[in-house]
Amino acid sequence: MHSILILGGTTEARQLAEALRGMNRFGLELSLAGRTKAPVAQPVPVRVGGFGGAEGLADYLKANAFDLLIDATHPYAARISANAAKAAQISGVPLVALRRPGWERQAGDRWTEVESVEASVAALGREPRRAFLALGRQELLPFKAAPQHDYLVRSVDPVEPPLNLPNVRYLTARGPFNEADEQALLAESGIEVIVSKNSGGAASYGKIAAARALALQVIMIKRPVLPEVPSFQTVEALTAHVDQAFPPIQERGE
Ligand code: 3Y8
Ligand code: NAP
Repeated sequence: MHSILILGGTTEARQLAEALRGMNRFGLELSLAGRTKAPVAQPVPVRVGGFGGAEGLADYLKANAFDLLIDATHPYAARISANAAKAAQISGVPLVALRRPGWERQAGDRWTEVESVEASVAALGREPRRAFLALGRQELLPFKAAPQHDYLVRSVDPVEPPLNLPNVRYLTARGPFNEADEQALLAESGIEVIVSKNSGGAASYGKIAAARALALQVIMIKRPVLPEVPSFQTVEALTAHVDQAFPPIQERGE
């Protein structure tokens, strides 16, 4: 039986694990970093926590005799993706990535694209504004440089310690988020501008569509550059690739 390690933490990683499990011929394990207190259940066995860099991941791949490594992590999880490419090289285990396409600007979108979270703080401008930060918990410190704004911060787990900003409110929620609820949240909170990652996928697009409907500005942080590795854009395409690249092993005596 071929065995596959999936680096997960996204909707598509969970869907991919489900699709491969349904083929009934792979040993599967999904890996999470352990960033959230209570991650959603996965359809295959899960391991949680870092590997100890690319070398640690390479050792893990060899020690468990994986036949394939799949990087299905989030487009902004740049370090683990770089480690995956290096670990594949060190260990000789083949790597394939699921790279979901970014969102494209549509008519009516008021996007301001910036290079980094720091640049998004500057893009908010000097005049006080009501800003929705849909960035989670790890990227909030740069906003301490702009205390004049009124922030609404959404993350999966509470922001601890809270940011020492004069005007900030917190919302804990795990996607997926639909457009109608996002529009109600933005309208009720009097949001004027959203700061967002270009995550792609459907689960967090609701706020982008809602911003378009409300003609709100979106400060869109550009994606980090990820290593060039064999990749597919959809769960279906990647599943089909694995199916033909790893045909059933004829068990002895068959
Ligand atoms: C720990 C696993 C699933 C996966 C759901 C997807 C969709 C909802 C959208 C907003 C944007 C944000 C954030 C977000 C989304 C999905 C997907 C996605 C964005 C979980 C999860 C883990 C994480 C980590 C978490 C980060 C944070 C980012 C919140 C589980 C729910 C903002 C990214 O310390 C922290 O709080 C870290 C939080 C990394 C970004 C950040 O920098 O803070 N994701 N998110 C994974 C692990 O441990 O390996 O808890 O169940 C997964 C999901 N988050 O199975 O349905 O597929 O992208 N996650 C962004 O995209 O902007 C929320 O609020 O509008
Ligand atoms: P990152 O900055 O790319 O990675 C930092 C370190 O975290 C890695 O070097 C590795 O530690 C560990 N790590 C990350 N993902 C891991 C995984 N799936 N399994 C085991 N260890 C992992 O990662 P991140 O941006 O914090 O994202 C962490 C997790 O949250 C990922 O699973 C990602 O898919 C998910 N996620 C992230 C975002 C986001 O906006 N960044 C959004 C949604 C989901 P070692 O070096 O010790 O191995």
